[in-house]
Amino acid sequence: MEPKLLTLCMLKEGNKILLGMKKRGFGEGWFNGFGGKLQEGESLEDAAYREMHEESGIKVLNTSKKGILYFDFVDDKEKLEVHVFQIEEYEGKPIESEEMRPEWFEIDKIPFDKMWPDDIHWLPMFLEGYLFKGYFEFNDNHKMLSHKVKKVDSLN
Ligand code: 6OG
Repeated sequence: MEPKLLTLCMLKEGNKILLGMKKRGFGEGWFNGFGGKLQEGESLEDAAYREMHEESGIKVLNTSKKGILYFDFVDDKEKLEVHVFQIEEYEGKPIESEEMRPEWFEIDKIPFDKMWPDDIHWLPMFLEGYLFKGYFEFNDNHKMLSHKVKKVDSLN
């Protein structure tokens, strides 16, 4: 089955990172970046800008792609391909939406215990400025069964 394409936007500023507490749906109760599925006819960048704005109120002006995360949910055979963008320029201030409650965290106080279990394997690479690809297997209970992350020279 073809993987579903999704985006994940990360906003880092100085020694802080903006995360959102997901209030409903997939990943509810966990902090994450901002993003979601592509809509019909949308590019990855379009979807990243739209989701960031819908979920956090932030208007994105410029991004760069930093990583791709491949998730295999082995029980129901669903596959996700999540493209991770760094927000380079933006306007506005984070505001709470129906889906997310944004909060700034110091880099050394990232709440990994309240995040998807893959994050601890790739977010440090992101924060150090590397390009990366990650491969993860999960079961239906959101338990991570395997993980592999590597730094890459290019995302193509
Ligand atoms: P909606 O389906 O609610 O968007 N996402 C994940 N993020 C992390 N860190 N780990 C995962 O492990 C993830 N699976 C999905 C992609 C879901 C948002 O959550 C991200 C999207 O930004 C399995 O529209």
